[in-house]
Amino acid sequence: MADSEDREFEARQTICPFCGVGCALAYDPKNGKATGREGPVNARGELCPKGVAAFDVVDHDDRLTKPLVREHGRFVTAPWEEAFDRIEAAFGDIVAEHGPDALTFFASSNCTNEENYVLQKLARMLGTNSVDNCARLCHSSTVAAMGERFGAGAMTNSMADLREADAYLVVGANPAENHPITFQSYLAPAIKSGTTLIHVDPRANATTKQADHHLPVRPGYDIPLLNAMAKVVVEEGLTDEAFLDERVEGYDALRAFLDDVDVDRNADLAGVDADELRAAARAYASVERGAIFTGMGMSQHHCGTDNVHALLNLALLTGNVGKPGSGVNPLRGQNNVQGAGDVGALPNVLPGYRPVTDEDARERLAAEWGIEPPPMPGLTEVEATHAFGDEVRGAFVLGENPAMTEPNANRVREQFERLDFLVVQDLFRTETAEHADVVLPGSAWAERGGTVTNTDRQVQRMRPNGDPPGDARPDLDVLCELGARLVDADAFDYDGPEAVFEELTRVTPQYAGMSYDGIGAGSQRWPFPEGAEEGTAVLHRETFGTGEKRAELRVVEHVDPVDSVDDDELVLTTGRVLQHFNSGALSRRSGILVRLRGEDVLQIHPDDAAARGIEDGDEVRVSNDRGTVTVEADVTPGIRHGTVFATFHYADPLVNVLTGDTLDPVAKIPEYKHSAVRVSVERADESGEPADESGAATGTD
Ligand SMILES: Nc1nc2c(c(=O)[nH]1)N[C@H]1C(S)=C(S)[C@@H](COP(=O)(O)OP(=O)(O)OC[C@H]3O[C@@H](n4cnc5c(=O)[nH]c(N)nc54)[C@H](O)[C@@H]3O)O[C@H]1N2
Ligand SMILES: Nc1nc2c(c(=O)[nH]1)N[C@H]1C(S)=C(S)[C@@H](COP(=O)(O)OP(=O)(O)OC[C@H]3O[C@@H](n4cnc5c(=O)[nH]c(N)nc54)[C@H](O)[C@@H]3O)O[C@H]1N2
Ligand code: SF4
Ligand SMILES: [Mo]
Repeated sequence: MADSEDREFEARQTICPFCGVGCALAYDPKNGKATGREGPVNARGELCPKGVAAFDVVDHDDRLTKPLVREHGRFVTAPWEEAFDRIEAAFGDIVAEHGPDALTFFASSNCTNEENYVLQKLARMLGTNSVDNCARLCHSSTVAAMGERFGAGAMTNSMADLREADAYLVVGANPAENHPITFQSYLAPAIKSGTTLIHVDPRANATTKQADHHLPVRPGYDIPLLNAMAKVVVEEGLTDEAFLDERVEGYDALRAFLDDVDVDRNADLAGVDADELRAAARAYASVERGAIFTGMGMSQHHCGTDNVHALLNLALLTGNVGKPGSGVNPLRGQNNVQGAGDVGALPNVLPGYRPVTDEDARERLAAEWGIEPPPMPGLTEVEATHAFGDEVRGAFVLGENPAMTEPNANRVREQFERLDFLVVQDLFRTETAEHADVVLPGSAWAERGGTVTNTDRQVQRMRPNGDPPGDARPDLDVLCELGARLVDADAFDYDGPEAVFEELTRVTPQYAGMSYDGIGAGSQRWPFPEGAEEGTAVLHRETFGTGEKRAELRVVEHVDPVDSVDDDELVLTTGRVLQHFNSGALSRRSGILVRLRGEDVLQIHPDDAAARGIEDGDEVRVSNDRGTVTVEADVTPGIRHGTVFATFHYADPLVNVLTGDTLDPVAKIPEYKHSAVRVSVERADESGEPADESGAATGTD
């Protein structure tokens, strides 16, 4: 039991634990809840419903308050000393027998820069680069494409200057629900005063409500759509010729490719109206300042990197990079997904995105750490899970619930059972913790200091409002103790998070010169040139992050989805709703974010429903070769014909039993947004038992 009644909290400005917008908030002793603070992002102290509900998690009865260890197959509580002893012994044996690459570390985009930095340092000093975080599952493809062509895998612009745009092109993102304060406080006022909103999404949602143009693209067919838009831009002379001359290369090759693109044919393939597509292309390309937002509808495909490449072409053709109100802007996931990557919780790059293969970079770290990190890239998250029981024997999972959130969940569950030793550090006894040998109770947002980096690259400070419940300890202390035991006591002997931050600013070039004092109650933004007070809001003004004046236009061919779709099948795509957050660990436990109809439902078009005898509110079976779930049908014309949509916020129905685990070849992001499924009414047979013709494994047993 969490004993919040015995704990004392005080109001100190910190950062919302949910999305990457990074709103400031604090515990409010007057009402025992979280309350908004005037921060760099939420200047009026405004919060969305999740921020308002944030304290519900802190004092929830389900909080882990003691370490758990497995005894004869069952969990018993144990003192910290015993939990650490077991980890030290088991990980020690694995390294001795199989080498350090038999261990893998899942860092956390829900945790601070300091915690992620320490965890990747621990992994690398142990001798493996197999450390990753769930940025892998959201924007790894975006980061790969933008990193390669622009030299920085982050928002090119800041929320503040994006108010100046004349048009927003939002592709595969739903900011009204998933980045609510960005939408309400930055985009909506601009839209109200005339900025055009173009929304490319297979279903109409809260963002679409504000849109002037909606292109309900077929899931997985964004490349033909974007190529057709590029064709319209070129054909109708909407390119920025000066920009093409000075800042771009590869125009001839792209133009030659676009010569053969037939707008009508591509629109047809993408499932949208060709005239609407033309109108949308003109709306974006004919204004002075057009800004692109991109999200999971683009990134989470087996061609996610190519999707983003096709999008970057549009920004370059129209000269919409390097000036206020423009650019390509991935709105990032959790409150520190940007920072987790910045500080090196990735298997192929060291802090500051320096490749592990770069000898100079490794030597610089060796000078700081006393041990050089290994030169070979480690395993990405889903690759690691697939290697459990083979190359990988032990795993450490910090603040993540892959048993629910990785694709092909039935396979993931089997893989977790194949590990010799699993440690989970979380606030709750999650679905992943059920496979663990040791579970460590961690600290929630209101119980930690440290820094987090939001979606527009602002580093902000978190401050403890109270202590963790029971014997739970701050995540950073736990990680430092593990480092001391597994690697070297001196290397993990820090006097609090500020000392870790000082070290990471020395090895992460983007953060060089930042300090706790400098951040204060505000923020410091990367890149942070020497002598600057605030950092750089608009990237790529004179040169790209690559150091080059020019960025490349690229020919991008359509790639067919992995799942072929039979005539009687529909395409399942998945995503989020306003009131819930990812695995639901936090949002499902909030009394404020109540379980509402419209969330754990399957959106299905009236024609598709009628063809299957499905009525609104019916229980339906959704199945494919990977698994089956039962869920309530929400019959709505908001979703395009042939497509169904469900969230992944619940352990039951566990929608990820249906998703496939084919990975994008570059970024290794899984295909969450296109799965072929059969949908039928769940009918009771004569015995009263649900009929099961397929015999497929269900997600909930
Ligand atoms: N309320 C809430 N906010 C959140 C989260 C949450 O769980 N709940 N999670 C946070 C995290 S970790 C992340 S990464 C961000 C993600 O934020 P978003 O990128 O907005 O996430 P999604 O809802 O997964 O997907 C966005 C849209 O893509 C559409 N889509 C599906 N398939 C396709 C396709 O093939 N093409 C196109 N163009 N669109 C498609 C979906 O219908 C959906 O509306 O949100 C963050 N904020
Ligand atoms: N079908 C489908 N699946 C998806 C997606 C999709 O769009 N569709 N999106 C993917 C994306 S983008 C993401 S980011 C992942 C998210 O997947 P996850 O990262 O697994 O989900 P979260 O709910 O963000 O967080 C996981 C855990 O972190 C714990 N936690 C939160 N704060 C703290 C803390 O401060 N300390 C500690 N120790 N633990 C903490 C929570 O209790 C929770 O159990 O899901 C992916 N899965
Ligand atoms: S917009 Fe994001 S950061 Fe702001 S209150 Fe909502 S969930 Fe928290
Ligand atoms: Mo995410």
